[in-house]
Amino acid sequence: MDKVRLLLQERLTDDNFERLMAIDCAQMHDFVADAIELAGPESVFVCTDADEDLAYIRQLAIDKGEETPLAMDGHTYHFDGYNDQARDKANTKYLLAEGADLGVSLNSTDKKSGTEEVRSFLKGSMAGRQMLVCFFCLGPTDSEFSIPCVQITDSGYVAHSECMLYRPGYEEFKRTGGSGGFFKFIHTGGELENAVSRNIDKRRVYIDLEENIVYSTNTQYAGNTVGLKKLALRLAINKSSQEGWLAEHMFVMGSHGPGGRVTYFAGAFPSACGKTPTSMLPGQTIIGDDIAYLRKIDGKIRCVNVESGIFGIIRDVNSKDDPVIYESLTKPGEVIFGNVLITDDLKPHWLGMGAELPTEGLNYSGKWQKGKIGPDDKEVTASHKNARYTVRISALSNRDPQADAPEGVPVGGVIYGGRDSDTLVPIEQAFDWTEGIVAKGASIESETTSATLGAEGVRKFNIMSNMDFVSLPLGRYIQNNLDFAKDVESPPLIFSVNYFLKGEDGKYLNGMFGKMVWVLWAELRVNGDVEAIETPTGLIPKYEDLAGLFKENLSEDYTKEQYQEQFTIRTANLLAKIVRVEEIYKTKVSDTPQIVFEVLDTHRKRLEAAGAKYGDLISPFELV
Ligand code: SPV
Ligand code: MN
Repeated sequence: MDKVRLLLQERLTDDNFERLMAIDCAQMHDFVADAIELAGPESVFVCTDADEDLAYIRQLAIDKGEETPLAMDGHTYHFDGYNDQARDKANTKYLLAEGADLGVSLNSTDKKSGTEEVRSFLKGSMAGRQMLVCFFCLGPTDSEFSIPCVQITDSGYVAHSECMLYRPGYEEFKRTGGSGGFFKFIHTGGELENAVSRNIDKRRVYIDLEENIVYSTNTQYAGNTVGLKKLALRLAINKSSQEGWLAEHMFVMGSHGPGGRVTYFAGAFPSACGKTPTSMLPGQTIIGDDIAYLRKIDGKIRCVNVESGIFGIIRDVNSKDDPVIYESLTKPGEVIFGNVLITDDLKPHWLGMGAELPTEGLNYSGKWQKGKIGPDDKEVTASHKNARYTVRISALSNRDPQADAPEGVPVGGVIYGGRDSDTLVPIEQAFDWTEGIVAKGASIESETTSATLGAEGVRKFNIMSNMDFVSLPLGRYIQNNLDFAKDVESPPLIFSVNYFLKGEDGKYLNGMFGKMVWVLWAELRVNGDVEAIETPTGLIPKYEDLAGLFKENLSEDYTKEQYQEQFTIRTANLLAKIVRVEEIYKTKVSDTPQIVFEVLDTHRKRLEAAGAKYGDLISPFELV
């Protein structure tokens, strides 16, 4: 018997050993054996797809104190540490072998020393604990899109979250033996104090693209720990680049047009910029809210939701603005509430929930009362701004019937969003795929939010809203996007949207559901039902079409004044944006495709010409 098999046999109970051996994949066995030797757990649980195993994981999270049941049946809450409330970009790094280069925009470290460092944090980390070995599948199972994964963790909460957020993968792994490639994740919360990670200074997320392994240590926040989420996205971007498909930070939703028609959209927005609310718009159907894989199948672009659940921002979820999610959070069923406020009656409360907040309770800072000042000298809000909920999509009333289709859904349109208070109009269609990829996706700038650690409200370049997850030199990533539609007969239309445009008084120009009208307009465009107005940078809606959509869907009178303010072309701001984006491609991206500069330059010339003719601010009525 070989060494690995012997070790596994020795350290696992017969039952667990058999479960592991039922998967014919030596590489996976090596990974598990190495993890056991390194982390030194007291016991190992191998999780299959069986309901009892999922129930075991859920109960474990509770028994370990990582989750606590709430009053409502099936609901639990979880707290991350005070300083562990968001993705840690600074300590998330690619492990680069000598000679490898991802460019200056990506955070990386030397592979040898980085691996040694993170392995030193893993060493002995599971002493006295149970190691969980779980199997999941990215994308629907038994499909061209499927990528099986193995997740090792000592956290019941992480494993439980994954059980809700991903399709089970034990049977998939058994079927394929991981033959098409698979991903490996190892996580430890490290030393715990009051059930939260204590050594935040040793928080690391290190990504090894050659081995398809991600290490995560001394953290619990799901964005840093749930391997299949953003850790896998980084591995998938690299794999997709080698295989000619795309892995994107995108929702997928069905937009319901006239006569029962459904048109599918995939949309990339930076974190906390309206991606989940767009995928959950009333009257529309959801496939997924965060990560999509896109492939060409029979000459058409199709996509799937990589996940099967939502890890969404809970702030401002209320019965008025987010009725479907609100309903699923307020009825019995499996929900994990993360970093919200809990009162003695075991009820969750959060910012913007549409009710007055209690003045005391328990939150991620411990015992809380209104006005409490945290260790960072800042006032602690009742719930964290990045507080989250975890639900299964199967529990949602607006789940699209195609949500788990192995062949995915056809992509009618691609939408790029961002948080921009003063430059882009609410929606604009790109002239074609190339201009869309360059001037919409690859030119996204967005004001930062609480989804990552650090200052909020700073305008940052965010290529395809995927900047935090791209694992390739940026020029190659753009080229992959450009090439993807080359041999596609009618590529999806590309749109930019901006829900965050503000007026001179600093107030948002759009209500919560304006986004519904923009998406429905895009649906009409994809199907050739309405005309559009040409601007220097794309195509915008006609007033009449929007007024009709507002009336029909929101019973709102959309005035000409509103339209004019929202759809004014802000020439100077658009030109300034081009200069900023060009500067990044000139100085920070050494492999920028020439076409990027050409498209940006064309836009500049058109904007300058229009500015010379009409002035800095161009009313859409002047362009008709
Ligand atoms: C995001 O921040 O984009 C999220 C949540 O979807 S997570 O990446 O898990 O932090
Ligand atoms: Mn996301």
